[in-house]
Amino acid sequence: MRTFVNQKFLFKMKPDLFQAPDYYLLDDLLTEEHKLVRDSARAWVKKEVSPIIEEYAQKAEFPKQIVKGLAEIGGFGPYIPVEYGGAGLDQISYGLIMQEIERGDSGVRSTSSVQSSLVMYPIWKYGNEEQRMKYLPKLATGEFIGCFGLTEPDYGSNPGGMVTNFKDMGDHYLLNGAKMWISNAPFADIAVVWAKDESGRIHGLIVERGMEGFTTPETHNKWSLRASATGELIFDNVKVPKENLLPNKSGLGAPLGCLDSARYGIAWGAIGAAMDCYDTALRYSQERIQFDKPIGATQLQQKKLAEMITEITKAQLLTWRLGVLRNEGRATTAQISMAKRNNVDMALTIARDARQMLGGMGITGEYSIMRHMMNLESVVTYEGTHDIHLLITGMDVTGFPAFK
Ligand code: TGC
Ligand code: FAD
Repeated sequence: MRTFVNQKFLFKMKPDLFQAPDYYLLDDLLTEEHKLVRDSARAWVKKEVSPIIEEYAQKAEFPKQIVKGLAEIGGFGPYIPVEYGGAGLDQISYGLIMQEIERGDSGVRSTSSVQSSLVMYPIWKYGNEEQRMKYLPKLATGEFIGCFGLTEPDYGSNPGGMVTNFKDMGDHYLLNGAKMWISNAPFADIAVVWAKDESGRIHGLIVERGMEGFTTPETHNKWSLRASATGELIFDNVKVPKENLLPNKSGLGAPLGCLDSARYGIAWGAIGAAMDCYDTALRYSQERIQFDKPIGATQLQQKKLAEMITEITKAQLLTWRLGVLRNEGRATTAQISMAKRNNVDMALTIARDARQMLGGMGITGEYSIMRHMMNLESVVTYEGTHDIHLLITGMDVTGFPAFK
């Protein structure tokens, strides 16, 4: 057991005894490479994340010292080709890395998701060769940290209404507006920002820290994702060089295409958080004695555990199949929505039940469950809320969009 002492807190964290549940022997569906990638991410999380994450969540601070290790396990651009510094892995390896990182903490997975799918992906897919070579290798090693600015104060679920805009000034673009709720914003070196041109068409621009008129105030007092930094992006007559516009895709479909990749990673990540809560609650139920027997020997607690492992197993199968479809280029936006919505809801339900199983101990930082539970309240909201994903499925099966 490790004790952390700082000015405000004195608390003890249990050692990380995590054992991954695999009730349907799903490891048989993985290749040797998948298992190798997964196991090295798992070992890294045990060694570098678990011992420190509670302290950083309590302090509401992102642990910057883990950036190098995140890059080394393939956490930045797992599927980006190696010629741009990425790991060149397939979609299942990408998912397994997200699962293992979120098993440690959703906020750490956020940093990895944003860097990989919301910053590297658009530069790779919508950028030119010069932009790829300039930014991707540095993002892959963590030398640069990026953020993604889509959401605005008045346009969250409906990003198509955004008011952030840029004007063509001849030798540069002039960018004005504001983005809100942006992961990594307070310390990001670059931001991929979505803004409308004078005709109202949406484009992606790479904005660099240090450009005059660009500020990134931090959002404080979060009860969720406390180990991830969140902030605003404010553009006050920012002169953006013309070569920073992503030339190869425009329109709302450009940012939404990045979301497909990030939402897929979150579907895997949520399984990691759920597995950690289940594993903790199972162990606790075998050790905690009340009325002269382990609480795990009571029917009520067995019902919770049996339902948890059933839901985790269903989510594992759904998500593995989605990974196969993505590897084949056949996964649809609506299929990804279904997995993101199902898995995050599953993880949140498991976190709430697992917390109850630990009684009073469940509310302390000695165990990871309450931190997962609070983190998942953000995960169920960002990258499309639970309700928006239901509407995407509804539209897909009926043909009627019910958003407007
Ligand atoms: P709609 O008319 O349906 O679509 C507009 C255009 O986009 C195309 N499209 C897509 N293209 C590629 N990939 C997708 N997933 C796409 N979805 C739609 C569509 O075909 C159309 O193209 P075109 O050529 O016809 O113009 O758009 P809408 O305005 O009705 O909105 C639909 C809706 C509500 C589903 C969409 O706006 C939405 O998904 N809203 C949720 C917003 C959201 O998820 N925001 C996330 C912000 S980033 C974030 O949260 C990061 S958290 C990171 C972390 O810390 O991990
Ligand atoms: P709203 O859109 O105002 O929704 C409020 C409620 O209304 C929700 O329950 C929603 O489901 C419901 N609702 C909305 N429209 C409908 C409808 N048509 N029918 C029925 N119900 C509806 N954004 C970024 O761009 N980049 C980031 O890096 C990023 N990181 C984030 C980090 C955190 C910690 C959080 C909390 C958010 C982050 N976001 C980021 C923003 C996130 O994507 C938005 O919060 C999310 O899309 C929802 O937008 P909103 O908060 O404005 O809620």
